Amino acid sequence: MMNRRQLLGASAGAAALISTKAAGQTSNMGLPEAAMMDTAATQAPVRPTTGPDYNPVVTLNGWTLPFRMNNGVKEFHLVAEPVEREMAEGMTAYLWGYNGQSTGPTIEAVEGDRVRIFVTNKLPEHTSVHWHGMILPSGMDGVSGLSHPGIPPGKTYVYEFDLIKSGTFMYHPHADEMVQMAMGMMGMFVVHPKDPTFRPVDRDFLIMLNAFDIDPGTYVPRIMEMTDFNLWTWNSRIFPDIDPLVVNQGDKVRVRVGNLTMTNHPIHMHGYDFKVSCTDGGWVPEAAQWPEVSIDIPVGAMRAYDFVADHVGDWAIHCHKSHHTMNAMGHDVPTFIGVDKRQATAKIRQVQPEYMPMGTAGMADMAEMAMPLPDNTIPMMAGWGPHGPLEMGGMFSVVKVRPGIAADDYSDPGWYENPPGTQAWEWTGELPELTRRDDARTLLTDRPKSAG
Ligand SMILES: [Cu+2]
Repeated sequence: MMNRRQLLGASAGAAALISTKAAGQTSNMGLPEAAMMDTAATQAPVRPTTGPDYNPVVTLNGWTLPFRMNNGVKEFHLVAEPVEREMAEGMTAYLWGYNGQSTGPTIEAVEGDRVRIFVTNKLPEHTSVHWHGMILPSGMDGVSGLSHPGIPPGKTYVYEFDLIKSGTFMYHPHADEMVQMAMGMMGMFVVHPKDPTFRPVDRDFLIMLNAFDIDPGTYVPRIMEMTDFNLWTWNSRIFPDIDPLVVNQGDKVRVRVGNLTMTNHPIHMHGYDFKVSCTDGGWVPEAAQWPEVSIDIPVGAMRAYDFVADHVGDWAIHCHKSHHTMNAMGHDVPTFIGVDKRQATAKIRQVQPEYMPMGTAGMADMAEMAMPLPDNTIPMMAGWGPHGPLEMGGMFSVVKVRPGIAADDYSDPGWYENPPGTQAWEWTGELPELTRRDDARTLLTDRPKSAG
């Protein structure tokens, strides 16, 4: 979990980086410095220092790539390279990514900007970068062999184009694509509207859905996997170590979700209804926005949804495919519900005295027991809340809505304490005083005036 100290450290690091670049500026600038990130902690949003104002995005367990201005052009430097990504405390994967991490850093710019993106290839094979959803010249589209030759190992290519529309986009290789995406090469590209009054929000979160097949006890994804992935990740991170979405009560909030896995993911958020405001095709007109509580993110697509954070609490947000809120497991484990294992248990204990039969009453016992696991492996069901084990993994996090959270403060406020009379209780024969009253009513804050 990110804490205040890490956030402060992150801001200081970004400031140091920008100052070295300012000192190095000349009229004939070389390659922009390639910023690197060595931690999976969520980094503070980067406020604009030039051009139109915008509210910067926050990439969960990720960061935003710094840029420099060069004669009115925003210059970025991506480095495609092997990385070590901490997917959760105690589990690191050997992936391919950008600038030290998978997923790659978020690129953030403004409609009307001209961007120049230097891509250096430090992989053992050629690569390219496709700018998913963007309207740009054909030769900048990043399809290796079609738009331009693949970028050979050791070389740097330049992509340069105008950002003619705002919205939510992605980037990923279009070269040996199955391998390079299975290894974790992908990132987000957000273009803010030129008009700062166009649908502004106070908090703007980014989640890239990705998936890996990494055998327990190993480090490198099986790149030939087509459907049976065992790690369902957000920004190459798994629960219980995906950071919470920390929100101040009353904030307008946007969550932008992209999907570069091989299957669709119905993302479900508790406690709210919301409206789909943007896709990778553009902004959805207000009159066409549907109310939802789950939104299916198709393969190769992005969806952004907006809501007003009126309801305080700890609200689950997760993929609704229940196998996607589990960590590495064998999908071929037999079902033991209702099976009488007593005879087998007695026999197994003759050779393995600590043997515990599991799964005969469901699998929740998996979450409570400290099972011996191979190195570099996270339990299938994990995470502890204020009231016990959460029995979750993979694509799961918590939206934490509280009053009095300062702008740009994304540090974990801890668990929500339910006010008296608002938490499910064990019935012992009569109703407690609070709910017996004539004026008892649900303690909900005001409904949003209009989420659109
Ligand atoms: Cu899913």
